Amino acid sequence: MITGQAPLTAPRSAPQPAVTAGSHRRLLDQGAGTLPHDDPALVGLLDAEVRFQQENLAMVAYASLAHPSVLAAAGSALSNVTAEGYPGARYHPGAHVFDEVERLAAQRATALFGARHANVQPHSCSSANLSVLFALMRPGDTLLGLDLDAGGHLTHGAPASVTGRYFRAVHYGLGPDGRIDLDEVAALARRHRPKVIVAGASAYPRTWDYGAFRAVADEAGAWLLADISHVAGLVAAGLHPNPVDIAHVTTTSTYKQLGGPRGGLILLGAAAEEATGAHGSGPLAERMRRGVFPRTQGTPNAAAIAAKARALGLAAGPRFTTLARRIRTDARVLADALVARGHRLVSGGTDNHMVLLDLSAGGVSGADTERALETCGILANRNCVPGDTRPPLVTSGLRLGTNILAQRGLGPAEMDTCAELVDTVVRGLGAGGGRDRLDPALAARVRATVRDLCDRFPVPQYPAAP
Ligand code: DSN
Repeated sequence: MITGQAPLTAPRSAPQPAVTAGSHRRLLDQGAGTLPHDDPALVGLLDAEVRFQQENLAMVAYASLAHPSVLAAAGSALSNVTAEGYPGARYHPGAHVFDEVERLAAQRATALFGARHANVQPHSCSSANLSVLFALMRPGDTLLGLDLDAGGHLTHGAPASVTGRYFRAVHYGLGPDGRIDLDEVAALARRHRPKVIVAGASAYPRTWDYGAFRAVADEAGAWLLADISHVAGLVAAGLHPNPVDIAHVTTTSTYKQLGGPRGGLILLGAAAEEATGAHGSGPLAERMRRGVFPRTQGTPNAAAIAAKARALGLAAGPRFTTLARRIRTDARVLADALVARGHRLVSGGTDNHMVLLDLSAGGVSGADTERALETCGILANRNCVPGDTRPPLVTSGLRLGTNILAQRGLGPAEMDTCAELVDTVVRGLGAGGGRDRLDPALAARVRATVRDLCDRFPVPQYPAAP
């Protein structure tokens, strides 16, 4: 008990309180046990979210489901730890346990991706990208990345992002076949001499040729940054080329395909110790460390890093490889089933988890389709397509993904049904003239099939909907 005289901080020599195995679990049980009584309003919302995730079909590319043990790690007492700096070199006391957790997460990240160095502190991949770019560039330097409208990410130099304001951003797009045109990338690199070239996307359904990007970067004297946020699970499972030893720096988010918490990673491979030359001095690993802390972040989120360690541990297991195979197969079957129903896909198909539906020919917008699907219990988000004439909040495309479908156990056999549901809604919207015109009976039929799929394929390890 803390009395008026008791020191607020125990002296370093004081005996440690008895901590037994199971303390973390008892802490979580304690919180979960008292929350419904102490804060019924909040717990009602938290319960509603679990129910929502069970009862709706997330056909999304931008997320995966975190295993309950990942969520438990994210809710640990590490949340109370403030410790700027890195293991063994903190600016605050009391970080010895967190030091080990951070080392464990970094070890698992390097092992999973075959990296030599991993920085596990970025709060997201956006933060990771900012750290990398600000470590390698000065304001006004040129950055070459995939255009946002062609599937790029905000942090790859979009005008709305700090990366498009502080740096001179130049963008490559997609060729007429919906694929990256490496000749265009090379021509832009020759003309603009970027300091950094980004190979990565938020909405690109095809395989990246990192070797070709590295050749372009080398010719231009640029750093190559590979942002694998969307395909990190496929990379970890060996189902997509791994850029870690090819790019100078690789970044990823930990929640899109790794089943982790909100967060990011910076990975370095063969270039980790690159120290000198045209790119300036100092080993790259050290520049990345300083790029994260203190340049762009302060205190790391210790509990999130524990959750990253847990997710990375799960991703190293054989079940994850099986899951990754199912994700990719599902996407191919889903793409084929949509094409068979007369839909146009950006690039005509997919190599990864993502299917980009081009709705421009049918006159229905991405936003209307997203909304109509949501009323039927299907989540899929609007997305720009190449040459889109609609604004980004409206768009003419729909981005679908199979990460969560595969996690729930839906396989190729169910992808025809999923395609049929999307097709029914898109056609129903078109027939009804667009927004808010989905026939209620049709919506009810789609909703019933969604309910049936969700009942047959519940989110594993999450409580079933009552
Ligand atoms: N990067 C954004 C997306 O792909 O939707 C959000 O994580």
